[in-house]
Amino acid sequence: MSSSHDAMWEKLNLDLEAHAGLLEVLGKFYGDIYMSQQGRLRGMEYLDFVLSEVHGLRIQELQDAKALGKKIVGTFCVFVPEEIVLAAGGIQVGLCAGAEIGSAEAEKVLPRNTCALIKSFVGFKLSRLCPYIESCDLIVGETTCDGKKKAYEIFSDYSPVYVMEIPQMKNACDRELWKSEVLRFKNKVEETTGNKITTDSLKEAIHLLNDRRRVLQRLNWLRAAVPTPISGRDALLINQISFYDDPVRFTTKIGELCDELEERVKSGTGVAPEGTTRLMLSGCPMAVPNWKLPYIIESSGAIVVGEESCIGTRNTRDLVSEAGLTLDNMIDDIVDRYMRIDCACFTPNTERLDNIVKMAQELKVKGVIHYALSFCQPYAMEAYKVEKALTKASIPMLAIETDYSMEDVEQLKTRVEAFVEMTR
Ligand code: BJ8
Repeated sequence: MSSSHDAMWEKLNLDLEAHAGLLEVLGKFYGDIYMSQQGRLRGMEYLDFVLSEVHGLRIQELQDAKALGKKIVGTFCVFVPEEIVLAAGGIQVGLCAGAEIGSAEAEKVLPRNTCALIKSFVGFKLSRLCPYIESCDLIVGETTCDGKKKAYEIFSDYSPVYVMEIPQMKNACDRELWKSEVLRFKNKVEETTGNKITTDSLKEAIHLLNDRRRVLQRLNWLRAAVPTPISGRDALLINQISFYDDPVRFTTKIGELCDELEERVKSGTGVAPEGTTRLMLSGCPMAVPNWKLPYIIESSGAIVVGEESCIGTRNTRDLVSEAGLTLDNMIDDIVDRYMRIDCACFTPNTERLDNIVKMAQELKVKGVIHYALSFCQPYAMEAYKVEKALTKASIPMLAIETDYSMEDVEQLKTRVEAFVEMTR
């Protein structure tokens, strides 16, 4: 990313020096982890470009849209219904952060034993490092885990935050609560954008976002082939970029990449040597640039063929029904689709266990690596139940807890290598 964007970053009140440091680290990290791969798809050039301009051209696009009166809505969780934002003429961007830089600032206001994801987004704000956060007209939090919930109270001292209440169970009264929250959010978004959501605009938004999910489903279906035609790192990057990029352009580009994948599948061309161990990841989301674990796995004689995660299948598995004809019907369809999200914040959460086992079997994996960020109670605790369900299906699981630091890379590599060996 060139310094030609300096004026824009300065206008956004970024700490230019610290931000330049972040971009340098990001560029190096990306070079080591991504550009070193062999046999990548031609279509990945688009993703390389988007990532190289993630704080540049995409931010410029957002600024241009703002100049035309569009509003930017930032989110941290796949529970926030993007259909509502799009239907009101807004642009939604994911703000989850996957870098350690800024954590020291975050620890001035948060307990040290907070998960890395929360520390990262708070740290990005306090250190003035994220042009997405600074571009937002509204930041939407949600009452999922306790850490996020309380962090938003602090975050709201610095940014315009709106919080959606997410139920913790899935009974009829929980659906009612969720519906009232979706309607409350609709009002808030209409007030923020100054635009009323209509039957036509909501219908269009539902179709557009379903198309994005459909293309990611196609990607998942193609990468399930044996041998797999794309690395887990590249597939993760595609999922990560889906939260930032323009949805129409993204869907077109990933459709082209899938055409290329289809050719590979037809010719039986794999991205890794025959016999490479197929593994699946399950657990906490991996936000940009959190590529640590997939890199370790794929440097240990294995390949990741699926992510049961919010930056993965949890975000793409379910579509919103396209049958709704009235605004009310469509709101109900949105409510139902989002209620199917199987986040570990729910209790009980047996759907997730079933989904993990089904996915592992369909992907023909040799094992599952369960990934919980350190201090993430929902996912760390649920790992016990996940392992039990997988064991019943004769699928081995390795539970890993880690953060964004690089200190434990060698130790993790040893554990992953031993797991890969054991699954053979
Ligand atoms: S729907 S997974 S995006 S909440 S890792 S902050 S849970 S302590 S991210 Fe998530 Fe929505 Fe659920 Fe998905 Fe808390 Fe755990 Fe940290 Fe987490």
